[in-house]
Amino acid sequence: MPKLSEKIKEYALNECFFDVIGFAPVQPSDHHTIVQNWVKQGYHGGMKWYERSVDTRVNPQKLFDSAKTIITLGVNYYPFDYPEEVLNDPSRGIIARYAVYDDYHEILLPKLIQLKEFIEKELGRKIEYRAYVDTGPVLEREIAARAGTGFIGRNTTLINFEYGSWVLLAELVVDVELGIRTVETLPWGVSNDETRKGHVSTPATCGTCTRCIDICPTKALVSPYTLDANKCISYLTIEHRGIIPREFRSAMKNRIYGCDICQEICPWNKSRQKQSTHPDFHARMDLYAPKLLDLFPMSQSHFSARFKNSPIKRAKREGFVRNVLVALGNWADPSLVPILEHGLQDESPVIRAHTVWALRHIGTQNAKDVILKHKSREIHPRVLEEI
Ligand code: B12
Ligand code: SF4
Ligand code: SF4
Repeated sequence: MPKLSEKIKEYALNECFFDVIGFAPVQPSDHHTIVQNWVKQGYHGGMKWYERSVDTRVNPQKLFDSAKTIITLGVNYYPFDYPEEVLNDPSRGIIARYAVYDDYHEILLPKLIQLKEFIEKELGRKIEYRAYVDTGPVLEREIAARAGTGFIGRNTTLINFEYGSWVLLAELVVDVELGIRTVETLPWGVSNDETRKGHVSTPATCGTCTRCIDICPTKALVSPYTLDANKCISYLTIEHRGIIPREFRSAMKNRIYGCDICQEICPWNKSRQKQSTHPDFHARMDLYAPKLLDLFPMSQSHFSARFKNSPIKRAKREGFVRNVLVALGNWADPSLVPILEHGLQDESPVIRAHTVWALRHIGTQNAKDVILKHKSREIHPRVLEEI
């Protein structure tokens, strides 16, 4: 008779379409102090919700008393390669790969429930459980590493042995003992042999590589394994509300939603990335480096229709158009001036302020005239400050 963990593994991979699975015992984090310091330093930026969940994240037993095992799952989401000339084309916006699909939270959660029902059927009883995709109070990467599915790289991502870091993570926490031995310390390389699918016989690590740290355009990787979200383009374009600090705008170039730069450069990814085969992950080709001029100006109804079911709706129209304006400013083509004038009529002061910046970046006499004409009508202090 196969062990229950074996049956779960087979079902998760074949029937729920996960690509990666591992098992970790419920035990306190190895990085208690690191997580607490991350918050103490303010590296979580405006993500105030993170502060409230630190205690549970570092001690998953707090999820529920009878929690025994965390089943960690992953899906390869790599959609397509971007040739260098596309990535560097200033007239196009680059959207992070995870966001060119329908929202993965909504795709993966039902699969976790399906897996939970399978376990209940096998055991002949209801189980106590929690199902999480990203938003749960758990350290998803540490757990995935502890379960032996990969290691944490200097760019802070979980690098899976088969797919690189292009895996999205999810967990099913259950009250079932699955015979998983407790592992003391993991993330950097050593793994739980029982669940490891890879072919690596020596501990996997970054070695001497520091490419992600060197290439990060905003120097958000402040030291190996530590990311200051305040500086990260992913945070600035997805989570940050309001005006983007001026110091980061040029470095953002044409990344209009999320950022994959520290993953694109990673040698572990280069040799492992392969297109996702998940049946519910259909890459939207209209989000493959869209032309910036197709994204601006953009009304609320246009935004809602275009990004229905997309993770991009998280930024809201204001945040997304703001990001597009940063890219338009970085493109700085003088022919954009009449198009940008629309942004000065926008009801959102954030959009007006970013339009001013884009015009200033173009810097032609025409662009300056448009700003000056607008100045007499503008009342918002933040937009005036930008002028
Ligand atoms: C908050 C958050 C963000 C923030 C902060 C990111 C960060 N690095 O902390 C922002 C908005 C910037 C972000 C960006 C992205 N995110 Co995010 N994010 C999260 C979230 C919700 C929490 C992460 C967290 O707890 N951070 C706090 C730090 C302290 O924890 P940590 O990074 O996991 O670090 C651990 C170890 O590295 C270690 N450690 C940390 N520092 C140090 C230092 C030393 C010296 C040592 C030894 C160890 C060590 O301790 C920590 C705890 O174990 C998770 C989902 C989840 N619930 O876990 C998704 C998650 C990490 N994000 C994900 C993704 C896909 C992204 C982006 C790629 C999206 C994009 N393309 O724009 C980028 C990647 C940026 C990057 N290089 O990390 C995936 C990552 C998948 C993977 N394979 O790693 C996750 C797991 C979501 C998911 N369900 O798939 N994210
Ligand atoms: S996601 Fe982009 S900005 Fe953030 S750490 Fe990686 S390279 Fe830097
Ligand atoms: S780029 Fe190099 S240092 Fe960064 S995560 Fe990949 S292997 Fe590690």
